[in-house]
Amino acid sequence: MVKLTIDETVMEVPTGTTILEAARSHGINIPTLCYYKNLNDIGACRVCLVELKDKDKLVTACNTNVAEDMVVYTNTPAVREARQTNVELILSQHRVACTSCVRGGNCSLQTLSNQLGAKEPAYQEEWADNQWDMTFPLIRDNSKCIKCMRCIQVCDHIQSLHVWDVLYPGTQSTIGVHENKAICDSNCSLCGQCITHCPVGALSERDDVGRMKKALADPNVTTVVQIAPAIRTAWGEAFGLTPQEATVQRLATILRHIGFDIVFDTTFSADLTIMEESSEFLKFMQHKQPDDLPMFTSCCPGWVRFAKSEYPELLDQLSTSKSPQQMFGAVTKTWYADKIGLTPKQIFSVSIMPCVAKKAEAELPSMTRDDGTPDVDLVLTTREITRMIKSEYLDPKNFAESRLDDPLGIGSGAGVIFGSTGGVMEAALRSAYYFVNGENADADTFKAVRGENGCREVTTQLGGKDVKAIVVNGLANTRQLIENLKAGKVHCDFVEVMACPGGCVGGGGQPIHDGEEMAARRAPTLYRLDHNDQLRFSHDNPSIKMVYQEYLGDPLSDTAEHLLHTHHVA
Ligand code: HC0
Ligand code: SF4
Repeated sequence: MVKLTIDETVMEVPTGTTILEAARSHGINIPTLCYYKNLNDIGACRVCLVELKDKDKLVTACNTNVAEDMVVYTNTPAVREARQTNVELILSQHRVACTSCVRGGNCSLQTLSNQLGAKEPAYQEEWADNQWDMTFPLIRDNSKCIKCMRCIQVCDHIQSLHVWDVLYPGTQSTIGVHENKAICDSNCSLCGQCITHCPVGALSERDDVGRMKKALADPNVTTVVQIAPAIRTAWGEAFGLTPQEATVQRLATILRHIGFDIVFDTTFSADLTIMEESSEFLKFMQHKQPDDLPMFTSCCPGWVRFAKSEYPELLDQLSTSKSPQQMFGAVTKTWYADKIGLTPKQIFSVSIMPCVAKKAEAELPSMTRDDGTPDVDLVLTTREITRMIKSEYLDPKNFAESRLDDPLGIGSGAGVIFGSTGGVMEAALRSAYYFVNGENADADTFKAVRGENGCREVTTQLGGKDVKAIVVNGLANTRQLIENLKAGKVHCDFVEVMACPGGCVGGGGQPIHDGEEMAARRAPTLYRLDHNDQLRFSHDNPSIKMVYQEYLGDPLSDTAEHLLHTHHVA
């Protein structure tokens, strides 16, 4: 342990603790900008400067370790002046356009500038027009970049993808796509983690709100919206709602008020995915040898993009079942369209997702129907729907809850937990058990796959055979698992992969709370909803039974294969 004094507070902290951690552990706040816990402590912004007694210098608190008898001052005139100067320097290289910036009101640079009383820069760098491909679902605006390196760190260390790099030396230096490639030629998985880890507005999703508003104003189309499982954990955050208040039923009322015609739930098609995917898995297990590679889930498009760019040889191992988003669109434009007497072209199918990669998934040529219309016409992130609600001047607290529409508004608890890492596997095992045994196990039988670790496993008996399932989240963890599988160091039968740490609850399209990882705080909402649900098995969902009875026949039938399955090509 090390004894030191920070602002008159005497404290003892473990050796190796930084001044920043020591101060925060005792309620002393030191401002930061580029720092991100466990990810980035390069001290580039020099906002966390503090003064050391008897040393004629200021040091960065985020990467200076404590020392015995150290005396630290965090708020002297010299410290305040230096922080203000450093922020003003950053502002001179940052295109200050807060009023129209996507992060206006939720920007760490804006907050710090106000707190420190930073003056508007006398000189501002000039920027050429942004050359970025604005059709790509992820947008970079380097005139806003403050070179904090967080995007590089999260992409390198959490996702192992190295999409971002420092380009050009010295004063010309900037951050861009590795080897200065066009972003569409890079191996970007579109997980969006660089966006949620950016302290300013340099990274964002493509803004599709304008297209959405146009569709809502078009009298010739019926807008059908699906709400993803993880949205119910996060949509209320920007409005100060508790998870208990921010229900999907309250969101449904607001969406109808905005003008959406029919409001459905992706948990319906999560159940449908389970019907197809667990049947596919049981078929796979009939032929699998102990040393064969496992079957992988394919509902996370960030993971599918990663598999295509990093491990194309594994693509045949991926489930052919489309993701719930895509199954939803496919069923909406066929069975449901028929039911309400519309043609697919008269339906504008929208999904609200916590995800940036879902925008690209919806645009895949393989997700287009025979008549040339896409299963899903538009994907909005949680942040985009938040912006839409705000632009309508609505206060969600003033809206009551209302039921989602029938029949695609009914989902089980198994569908709800999809939004957390491990949820897809748990839901699949619940149904696979039923398909093999003809009766339900206790719904919590497979709960060993829950949790926050990067990789977890459960072994269970199905049809007299041991089945080993592994759940992994984060692409660096996924790479490690795949290398171990390929080297024969790990054997298993079924793998669930979610690209984002914690799964979709921590998705790249979710609300941003700078410096905080939110997945572990959001996931309990999903498990609470599942626990309290009367319906906890996908195969028990009455709407699922109806769609098979009226339209699909059985799981893996020819109709189901045509409508609900795909092939993954690099
Ligand atoms: Fe997810 Fe999904 S669970 S990927 O995170 O499978 O985006 O929430 O909608 O499609 O259901 C995202 C979330 C979904 C899909 C579902 C799956
Ligand atoms: Fe999208 Fe969820 Fe996959 Fe992240 S984990 S890329 S939010 S589907």
